[in-house]
Amino acid sequence: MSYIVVSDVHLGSKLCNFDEFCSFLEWILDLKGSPKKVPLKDGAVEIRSPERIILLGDILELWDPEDGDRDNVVKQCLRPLSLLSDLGCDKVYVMGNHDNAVSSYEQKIDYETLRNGTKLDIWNRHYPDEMAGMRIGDRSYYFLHGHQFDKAQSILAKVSKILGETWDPLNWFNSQYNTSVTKNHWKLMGILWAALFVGWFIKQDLVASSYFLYTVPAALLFGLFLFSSLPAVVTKSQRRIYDIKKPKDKTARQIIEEKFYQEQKDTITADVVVFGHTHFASSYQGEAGKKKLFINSGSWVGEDEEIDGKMRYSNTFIYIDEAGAHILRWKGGVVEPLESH
Ligand SMILES: [Mn+2]
Repeated sequence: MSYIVVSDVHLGSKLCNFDEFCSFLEWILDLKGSPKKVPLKDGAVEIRSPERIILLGDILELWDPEDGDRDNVVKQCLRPLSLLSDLGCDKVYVMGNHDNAVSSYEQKIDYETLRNGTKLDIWNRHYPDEMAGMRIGDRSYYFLHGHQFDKAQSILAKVSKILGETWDPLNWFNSQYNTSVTKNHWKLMGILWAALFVGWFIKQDLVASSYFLYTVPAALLFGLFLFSSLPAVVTKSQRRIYDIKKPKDKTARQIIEEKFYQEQKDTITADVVVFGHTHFASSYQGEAGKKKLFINSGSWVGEDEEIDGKMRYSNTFIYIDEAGAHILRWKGGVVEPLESH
Protein backbone atom coordinates (compact mmCIF):
# COMPACT_ATOMS: atom_id res chain seq x y z
CA MET A 1 0.00 0.00 0.00
CA SER A 2 1.52 3.34 -1.00
CA TYR A 3 0.09 6.81 -1.29
CA ILE A 4 1.37 10.03 -2.87
CA VAL A 5 -0.06 13.29 -1.52
CA VAL A 6 0.19 16.68 -3.23
CA SER A 7 -1.54 19.93 -2.38
CA ASP A 8 -1.57 23.60 -3.28
CA VAL A 9 -0.56 23.37 -6.94
CA HIS A 10 -2.77 26.42 -7.68
CA LEU A 11 -3.06 25.67 -11.42
CA GLY A 12 -3.93 28.92 -13.21
CA SER A 13 -2.18 31.14 -10.70
CA LYS A 14 0.72 33.34 -11.70
CA LEU A 15 3.06 31.60 -9.26
CA CYS A 16 2.21 27.98 -10.17
CA ASN A 17 5.29 25.85 -11.00
CA PHE A 18 3.44 24.30 -13.90
CA ASP A 19 6.37 22.67 -15.77
CA GLU A 20 7.79 21.12 -12.60
CA PHE A 21 4.41 19.70 -11.62
CA CYS A 22 3.90 18.15 -15.07
CA SER A 23 7.35 16.54 -15.07
CA PHE A 24 6.66 15.23 -11.56
CA LEU A 25 3.44 13.58 -12.81
CA GLU A 26 5.40 12.03 -15.69
CA TRP A 27 7.87 10.70 -13.12
CA ILE A 28 5.00 9.07 -11.18
CA LEU A 29 3.79 7.49 -14.45
CA ASP A 30 7.30 6.05 -14.94
CA LEU A 31 7.22 4.43 -11.48
CA LYS A 32 5.02 1.72 -12.95
CA GLY A 33 7.30 -1.30 -13.18
CA SER A 34 10.39 0.61 -12.07
CA PRO A 35 10.37 1.76 -8.44
CA LYS A 36 12.90 4.47 -7.56
CA LYS A 37 15.23 4.48 -4.58
CA VAL A 38 15.58 7.77 -2.70
CA PRO A 39 18.50 7.92 -0.26
CA LEU A 40 17.57 9.17 3.21
CA LYS A 41 19.86 10.47 5.96
CA ASP A 42 19.30 7.07 7.48
CA GLY A 43 19.03 4.34 4.81
CA ALA A 44 16.77 4.70 1.78
CA VAL A 45 13.14 4.54 0.75
CA GLU A 46 11.93 2.71 -2.33
CA ILE A 47 9.19 4.70 -4.02
CA ARG A 48 6.72 2.42 -5.73
CA SER A 49 3.93 3.28 -8.12
CA PRO A 50 1.19 4.48 -5.73
CA GLU A 51 -2.12 2.72 -5.18
CA ARG A 52 -3.70 6.09 -4.56
CA ILE A 53 -2.85 9.71 -5.20
CA ILE A 54 -4.41 12.29 -2.91
CA LEU A 55 -4.91 15.78 -4.31
CA LEU A 56 -5.18 17.62 -1.04
CA GLY A 57 -6.86 20.84 -2.08
CA ASP A 58 -6.05 24.08 -3.87
CA ILE A 59 -5.08 22.09 -6.96
CA LEU A 60 -7.00 24.63 -9.06
CA GLU A 61 -6.79 28.37 -8.45
CA LEU A 62 -10.37 29.56 -8.82
CA TRP A 63 -10.09 32.52 -6.43
CA ASP A 64 -7.09 34.35 -7.66
CA PRO A 65 -6.15 33.15 -11.16
CA GLU A 66 -3.54 35.05 -13.18
CA ASP A 67 -5.00 38.47 -14.11
CA GLY A 68 -8.21 37.41 -12.32
CA ASP A 69 -9.06 35.43 -15.46
CA ARG A 70 -10.38 31.87 -14.99
CA ASP A 71 -9.48 31.05 -18.59
CA ASN A 72 -5.94 30.75 -17.24
CA VAL A 73 -7.07 27.87 -14.99
CA VAL A 74 -8.53 26.01 -17.98
CA LYS A 75 -5.31 26.55 -19.95
CA GLN A 76 -3.06 25.29 -17.15
CA CYS A 77 -5.11 22.32 -16.02
CA LEU A 78 -5.49 20.44 -19.33
CA ARG A 79 -2.03 18.83 -19.31
CA PRO A 80 -1.87 17.93 -15.59
CA LEU A 81 -5.40 16.49 -15.64
CA SER A 82 -4.59 14.38 -18.68
CA LEU A 83 -1.40 13.09 -17.00
CA LEU A 84 -3.31 12.44 -13.79
CA SER A 85 -6.03 10.43 -15.51
CA ASP A 86 -3.30 8.30 -17.16
CA LEU A 87 -1.97 7.27 -13.75
CA GLY A 88 -2.85 3.66 -12.97
CA CYS A 89 -4.06 4.51 -9.47
CA ASP A 90 -7.22 5.86 -7.87
CA LYS A 91 -7.37 9.62 -7.43
CA VAL A 92 -8.85 11.22 -4.35
CA TYR A 93 -9.54 14.94 -4.68
CA VAL A 94 -10.15 16.71 -1.35
CA MET A 95 -11.38 20.30 -1.72
CA GLY A 96 -9.34 23.27 -0.60
CA ASN A 97 -10.53 26.84 -0.17
CA HIS A 98 -9.26 27.97 -3.58
CA ASP A 99 -11.00 25.19 -5.49
CA ASN A 100 -14.03 24.84 -3.26
CA ALA A 101 -16.32 25.46 -6.27
CA VAL A 102 -15.47 21.90 -7.40
CA SER A 103 -17.32 20.60 -4.33
CA SER A 104 -20.60 21.28 -6.12
CA TYR A 105 -19.64 18.34 -8.37
CA GLU A 106 -19.47 16.02 -5.40
CA GLN A 107 -23.10 15.03 -5.72
CA LYS A 108 -23.07 15.09 -9.50
CA ILE A 109 -20.16 12.79 -10.12
CA ASP A 110 -19.46 11.42 -6.61
CA TYR A 111 -16.91 9.31 -8.34
CA GLU A 112 -16.00 8.92 -11.95
CA THR A 113 -14.48 5.78 -13.40
CA LEU A 114 -11.82 6.81 -15.87
CA ARG A 115 -11.01 4.99 -19.11
CA ASN A 116 -8.16 3.04 -17.55
CA GLY A 117 -10.51 1.68 -14.87
CA THR A 118 -9.22 3.91 -12.07
CA LYS A 119 -11.47 6.15 -10.00
CA LEU A 120 -11.58 9.90 -9.49
CA ASP A 121 -13.29 10.46 -6.19
CA ILE A 122 -14.21 13.93 -4.92
CA TRP A 123 -14.35 14.65 -1.19
CA ASN A 124 -15.73 17.91 0.10
CA ARG A 125 -14.07 18.29 3.48
CA HIS A 126 -11.71 15.48 4.35
CA TYR A 127 -10.72 11.94 3.53
CA PRO A 128 -11.88 9.49 4.69
CA ASP A 129 -15.26 10.08 6.41
CA GLU A 130 -14.22 8.34 9.61
CA MET A 131 -12.37 10.44 12.18
CA ALA A 132 -10.25 7.35 12.86
CA GLY A 133 -8.74 7.77 9.41
CA MET A 134 -7.28 5.26 7.00
CA ARG A 135 -4.91 2.52 8.06
CA ILE A 136 -1.58 2.33 6.20
CA GLY A 137 0.96 0.04 7.86
CA ASP A 138 0.60 0.32 11.63
CA ARG A 139 -0.70 3.91 11.69
CA SER A 140 -3.93 5.60 10.67
CA TYR A 141 -3.95 8.70 8.47
CA TYR A 142 -6.48 11.45 8.04
CA PHE A 143 -6.29 13.93 5.15
CA LEU A 144 -7.70 17.45 4.97
CA HIS A 145 -6.70 20.59 3.12
CA GLY A 146 -6.09 22.59 6.30
CA HIS A 147 -8.05 25.83 5.82
CA GLN A 148 -10.10 24.40 8.68
CA PHE A 149 -7.15 25.48 10.88
CA ASP A 150 -7.34 29.02 9.48
CA LYS A 151 -8.99 31.68 11.68
CA ALA A 152 -10.07 33.90 8.77
CA GLN A 153 -11.56 30.88 6.98
CA SER A 154 -13.59 29.91 10.03
CA ILE A 155 -15.71 33.09 9.67
CA LEU A 156 -16.65 32.00 6.15
CA ALA A 157 -17.44 28.52 7.43
CA LYS A 158 -19.70 29.85 10.23
CA VAL A 159 -21.74 32.10 7.89
CA SER A 160 -21.96 29.26 5.36
CA LYS A 161 -23.34 26.96 8.03
CA ILE A 162 -26.07 29.49 8.95
CA LEU A 163 -26.99 30.09 5.31
CA GLY A 164 -26.88 26.39 4.46
CA GLU A 165 -24.73 27.13 1.40
CA THR A 166 -21.15 28.17 0.77
CA TRP A 167 -20.69 31.85 1.51
CA ASP A 168 -17.58 33.15 -0.10
CA PRO A 169 -17.67 36.86 -1.04
CA LEU A 170 -14.28 36.92 -2.77
CA ASN A 171 -15.35 34.02 -4.93
CA TRP A 172 -18.58 35.86 -5.74
CA PHE A 173 -16.65 38.89 -6.93
CA ASN A 174 -14.31 36.71 -8.97
CA SER A 175 -17.29 34.97 -10.60
CA GLN A 176 -18.79 38.36 -11.46
CA TYR A 177 -15.47 39.52 -12.84
CA ASN A 178 -15.30 36.51 -15.16
CA THR A 179 -18.14 37.71 -17.38
CA SER A 180 -16.85 39.01 -20.71
CA VAL A 181 -18.21 42.56 -20.32
CA THR A 182 -16.52 43.06 -16.96
CA LYS A 183 -13.31 41.25 -17.92
CA ASN A 184 -12.85 43.29 -21.09
CA HIS A 185 -14.42 46.64 -20.26
CA TRP A 186 -14.36 47.13 -16.50
CA LYS A 187 -12.32 50.33 -16.70
CA LEU A 188 -14.71 51.91 -19.21
CA MET A 189 -17.68 50.75 -17.12
CA GLY A 190 -16.12 52.36 -14.05
CA ILE A 191 -15.63 55.64 -15.92
CA LEU A 192 -19.24 55.56 -17.20
CA TRP A 193 -20.47 54.86 -13.68
CA ALA A 194 -18.50 57.84 -12.31
CA ALA A 195 -19.70 60.08 -15.19
CA LEU A 196 -23.32 59.15 -14.55
CA PHE A 197 -22.90 59.72 -10.84
CA VAL A 198 -21.39 63.18 -11.37
CA GLY A 199 -23.97 64.05 -14.07
CA TRP A 200 -26.84 63.09 -11.78
CA PHE A 201 -25.35 65.21 -8.99
CA ILE A 202 -24.96 68.31 -11.20
CA LYS A 203 -28.34 67.99 -12.90
CA GLN A 204 -30.46 67.16 -9.86
CA ASP A 205 -33.18 69.69 -10.80
CA LEU A 206 -33.62 68.20 -14.25
CA VAL A 207 -33.77 64.69 -12.81
CA ALA A 208 -36.44 65.73 -10.28
CA SER A 209 -38.66 67.45 -12.89
CA SER A 210 -38.68 64.53 -15.34
CA TYR A 211 -38.41 61.61 -12.98
CA PHE A 212 -39.42 58.73 -15.23
CA LEU A 213 -37.65 60.04 -18.29
CA TYR A 214 -34.25 60.21 -16.59
CA THR A 215 -34.16 58.45 -13.26
CA VAL A 216 -35.31 54.96 -14.15
CA PRO A 217 -33.01 54.46 -17.17
CA ALA A 218 -30.21 56.20 -15.28
CA ALA A 219 -30.66 53.89 -12.27
CA LEU A 220 -30.52 50.84 -14.52
CA LEU A 221 -27.38 52.09 -16.23
CA PHE A 222 -25.92 53.09 -12.86
CA GLY A 223 -26.38 49.51 -11.64
CA LEU A 224 -25.05 48.00 -14.85
CA PHE A 225 -21.93 50.16 -14.85
CA LEU A 226 -21.33 49.59 -11.15
CA PHE A 227 -21.71 45.82 -11.30
CA SER A 228 -19.54 45.68 -14.40
CA SER A 229 -16.63 47.47 -12.77
CA LEU A 230 -16.68 46.92 -9.00
CA PRO A 231 -15.99 43.13 -9.15
CA ALA A 232 -12.81 43.90 -11.14
CA VAL A 233 -11.60 46.33 -8.49
CA VAL A 234 -12.16 43.74 -5.74
CA THR A 235 -10.68 40.87 -7.76
CA LYS A 236 -7.58 42.88 -8.63
CA SER A 237 -6.99 43.83 -5.00
CA GLN A 238 -8.15 40.65 -3.21
CA ARG A 239 -4.67 39.15 -2.94
CA ARG A 240 -3.73 42.03 -0.66
CA ILE A 241 -6.97 41.74 1.37
CA TYR A 242 -6.48 38.02 1.82
CA ASP A 243 -2.76 38.09 2.62
CA ILE A 244 -3.39 40.17 5.74
CA LYS A 245 -4.96 37.28 7.64
CA LYS A 246 -3.66 34.20 5.90
CA PRO A 247 -1.50 31.78 7.90
CA LYS A 248 0.62 31.43 4.78
CA ASP A 249 4.15 30.15 5.05
CA LYS A 250 3.57 28.91 8.57
CA THR A 251 5.18 25.65 9.62
CA ALA A 252 3.13 22.78 11.02
CA ARG A 253 4.58 23.72 14.44
CA GLN A 254 3.36 27.33 14.16
CA ILE A 255 -0.11 26.19 13.09
CA ILE A 256 -0.43 24.03 16.19
CA GLU A 257 1.32 26.23 18.73
CA GLU A 258 -0.05 29.60 17.60
CA LYS A 259 -3.59 28.30 18.06
CA PHE A 260 -4.66 28.26 14.43
CA TYR A 261 -5.45 24.68 15.33
CA GLN A 262 -7.85 24.31 18.26
CA GLU A 263 -7.12 21.12 20.09
CA GLN A 264 -10.32 21.10 22.14
CA LYS A 265 -12.40 21.14 18.95
CA ASP A 266 -10.42 18.39 17.29
CA THR A 267 -12.47 15.22 16.84
CA ILE A 268 -9.92 13.46 14.65
CA THR A 269 -8.69 10.26 16.26
CA ALA A 270 -6.24 9.17 13.54
CA ASP A 271 -2.53 8.93 14.42
CA VAL A 272 -1.38 11.20 11.61
CA VAL A 273 -3.09 14.29 10.16
CA VAL A 274 -1.85 15.26 6.69
CA PHE A 275 -2.72 18.78 5.53
CA GLY A 276 -1.58 21.53 3.17
CA HIS A 277 -2.84 25.10 2.83
CA THR A 278 0.11 26.91 4.45
CA HIS A 279 2.64 26.05 1.72
CA PHE A 280 5.31 24.98 4.20
CA ALA A 281 6.31 21.32 3.97
CA SER A 282 7.02 20.45 7.60
CA SER A 283 5.79 18.38 10.52
CA TYR A 284 4.85 18.62 14.18
CA GLN A 285 4.71 15.94 16.81
CA GLY A 286 3.28 16.63 20.23
CA GLU A 287 4.38 14.96 23.44
CA ALA A 288 5.10 11.28 22.93
CA GLY A 289 2.18 8.93 23.32
CA LYS A 290 -0.38 11.74 23.65
CA LYS A 291 -0.57 13.86 20.58
CA LYS A 292 -0.90 13.08 16.94
CA LEU A 293 1.62 13.73 14.23
CA PHE A 294 0.86 16.59 11.82
CA ILE A 295 2.44 16.61 8.38
CA ASN A 296 2.17 19.50 5.92
CA SER A 297 2.48 18.67 2.23
CA GLY A 298 3.79 22.10 1.15
CA SER A 299 3.06 23.54 -2.29
CA TRP A 300 3.96 23.82 -5.98
CA VAL A 301 4.05 27.60 -6.15
CA GLY A 302 6.84 30.15 -5.90
CA GLU A 303 10.52 29.73 -5.08
CA ASP A 304 12.36 28.18 -2.15
CA GLU A 305 12.69 30.77 0.57
CA GLU A 306 14.24 31.07 4.01
CA ILE A 307 11.60 32.14 6.53
CA ASP A 308 12.54 32.75 10.19
CA GLY A 309 15.71 30.70 9.78
CA LYS A 310 13.93 27.67 8.30
CA MET A 311 13.92 26.73 4.61
CA ARG A 312 10.52 26.66 3.00
CA TYR A 313 10.81 24.50 -0.12
CA SER A 314 8.45 24.62 -3.08
CA ASN A 315 7.49 21.55 -5.15
CA THR A 316 7.04 19.11 -2.30
CA PHE A 317 4.98 15.97 -1.79
CA ILE A 318 4.36 13.23 0.74
CA TYR A 319 5.03 9.55 0.12
CA ILE A 320 3.37 7.13 2.51
CA ASP A 321 3.88 3.37 2.66
CA GLU A 322 3.52 0.68 5.32
CA ALA A 323 6.83 1.72 6.91
CA GLY A 324 6.07 5.42 7.35
CA ALA A 325 5.65 8.85 5.77
CA HIS A 326 8.27 10.92 3.97
CA ILE A 327 8.22 14.60 3.07
CA LEU A 328 10.05 14.79 -0.26
CA ARG A 329 11.05 17.53 -2.60
CA TRP A 330 11.01 17.52 -6.41
CA LYS A 331 14.09 19.30 -7.67
CA GLY A 332 14.64 19.35 -11.42
CA GLY A 333 13.85 15.68 -11.94
CA VAL A 334 15.54 14.51 -8.73
CA VAL A 335 13.69 13.60 -5.53
CA GLU A 336 15.35 14.78 -2.32
CA PRO A 337 14.30 13.82 1.20
CA LEU A 338 13.24 16.53 3.66
CA GLU A 339 11.82 14.60 6.62
CA SER A 340 10.87 11.04 7.45
CA HIS A 341 8.48 9.83 10.13
MN1 LIG B 1 -5.57 26.68 0.88
